[in-house]
Amino acid sequence: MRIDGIILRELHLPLVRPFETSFGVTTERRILLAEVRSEGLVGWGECTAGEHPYFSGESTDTAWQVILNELGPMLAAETPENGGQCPRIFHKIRGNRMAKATLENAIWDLEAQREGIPLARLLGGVHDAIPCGVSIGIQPSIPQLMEIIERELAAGYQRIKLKCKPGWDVDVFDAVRNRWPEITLSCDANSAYRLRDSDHLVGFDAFDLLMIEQPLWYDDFFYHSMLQKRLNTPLCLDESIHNRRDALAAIEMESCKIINIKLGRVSGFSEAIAVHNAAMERGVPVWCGGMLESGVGRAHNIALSTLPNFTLPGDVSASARYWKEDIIEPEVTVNAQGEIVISDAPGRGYEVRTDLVEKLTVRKEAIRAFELVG
Ligand code: OSB
Ligand code: MG
Repeated sequence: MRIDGIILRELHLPLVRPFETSFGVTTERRILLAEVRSEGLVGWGECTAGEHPYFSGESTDTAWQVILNELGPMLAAETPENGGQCPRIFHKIRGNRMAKATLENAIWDLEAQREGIPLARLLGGVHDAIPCGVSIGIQPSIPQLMEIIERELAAGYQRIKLKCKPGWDVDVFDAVRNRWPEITLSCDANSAYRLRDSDHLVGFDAFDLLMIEQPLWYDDFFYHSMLQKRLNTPLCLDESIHNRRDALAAIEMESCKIINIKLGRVSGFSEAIAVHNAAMERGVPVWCGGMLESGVGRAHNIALSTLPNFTLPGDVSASARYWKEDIIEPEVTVNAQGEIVISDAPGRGYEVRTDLVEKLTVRKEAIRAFELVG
């Protein structure tokens, strides 16, 4: 496909409620969208980097720079046949995976439109509906958390994930388990604990959690494997897994028994599929993580979640949990069974509301197609 132009935008979208993790609070997202134009079609990609380099070393600003000055020109100089060629095109650039995923995913999005098939099918998806969970941020108090859980369960969500950190963990799990002994419950520490907390973490076994996500260092395999030996509860790695090689190492070392796949963290659809396949071949279930995406990233997460080994509920939930108004049409909704039903329309299955995107844009740059910038 000929690349006629790439338009990079930054949008500001306030969250309907603040989201607190062990590394900080987010109240407004600064979202980068790439619009890749090719032969009359437009592919969209969303960058999942945070406003600060807290989750990973990337941020909205580093990704903007790398896409605009490095990856965008590299892509515009090529005529890729499909998204699967992007890892080769971007090979020279180290790291910057969320920046790479922004463009690679836009090419897959384009390819599905060109082929006239749903993106989910292009990726090798098999599920018609995907199970959904919610990730609930750290709250000011346990009663406030209980109220939120009650609402999310009533909406049908199949799994509740609680963000945790020292001081917001066992007492919280205890209160939640007392009220709801049967629900599927997990927790995510985003690397808030250290090895000296091992005895404390072993205490999490008492709460029948589906998994404990990334309790230790963000770049670790070894100490997670030591901790896993002491735990009955499966560990799940998020931050540590960047590619298929990492997944294989983690599985081999038994650093985790479950893998969270995020498109941005693994540099896009190609590597996400490779991680998925490696885990599937070894009997390790995966699920799709979230990064407070707007509709574009959300649509891509939904398509990815249709692959066969996505057997656990993902952090892929309804648009309305995040935004007053999402930038896609229709918005993402979750049915009473806690599922998102997959669209059989060609492409990503959700139209981008270009007028709204334009209205929310705070900066915009074009690569190659200068005449396209209004
Ligand atoms: O670790 O899964 C995480 C949000 C921002 C950064 C990291 C994480 C998260 C979430 C939110 O858990 C998931 C969502 O998009 O709802
Ligand atoms: Mg996580």
